[in-house]
Amino acid sequence: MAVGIFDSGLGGLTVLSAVETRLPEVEFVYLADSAHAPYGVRTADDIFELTCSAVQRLFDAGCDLVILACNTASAAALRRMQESWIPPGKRVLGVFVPLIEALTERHWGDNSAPREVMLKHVALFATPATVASRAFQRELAFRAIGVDVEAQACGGVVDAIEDGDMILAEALVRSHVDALRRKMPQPQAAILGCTHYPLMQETFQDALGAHVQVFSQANLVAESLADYLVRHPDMIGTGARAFLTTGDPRRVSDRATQFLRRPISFTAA
Ligand code: DGN
Repeated sequence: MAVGIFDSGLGGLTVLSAVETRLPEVEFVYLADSAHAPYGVRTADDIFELTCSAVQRLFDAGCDLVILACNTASAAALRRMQESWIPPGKRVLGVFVPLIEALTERHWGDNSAPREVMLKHVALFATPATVASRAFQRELAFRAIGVDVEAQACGGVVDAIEDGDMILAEALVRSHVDALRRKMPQPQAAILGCTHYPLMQETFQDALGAHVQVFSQANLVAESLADYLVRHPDMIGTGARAFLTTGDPRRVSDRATQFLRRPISFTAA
């Protein structure tokens, strides 16, 4: 049985890379909804409809477990999907919970009451839709008390990375960090809440300073999935991979190959 990994575009490949390094024997089907990316500027209803239809495509491809590698989809659609849409026997997981478990030093699936934590001043960098959803703060409040979260919507960064314009991406990251600092001068931790930001991690760290603990989700999601699979060993397979896109497979394959710096071949979803 394969694990589905969904993203609006190519950013989720950062998550896929981390999970395939951690779990080489698991089969994955990656779906990029390239025809409708980016999600970060869409309405919550729109993101919900698009995410449900992409996840259905992964269920149809034989995936009983789907990871929403896209923060924007996790923020705007996951809770609504879990409440009203996911059919019996299927599971959909997002990318916020592994991050929040790491930030609050909890073990996987620890659902005990919210408690005081060490890191009390936290900066969140994410897309405008993720920031507007306040999903991160909502999920954090289930697990921690007394944490001050200051969110910065990082307009333009995803587009600059997708265009391969890393000079612009770096300048935008630095200006978003400056804007955050005007609201929260001394964050203790920073959450990179977007699939694309691991590619800019050094710039975030440099702009924030070495004393700020930067949490990037790809490795945390991989660890969390490894924990999950210990409980579901039937999902361990042959390590096969498939890459689907709603966009033009040739164009998406070219861009994915540049993005991950290794050959990746997409087919039509
Ligand atoms: N994958 C999205 C995210 O993690 O928020 C970023 C790309 C987008 O659709 N804006």
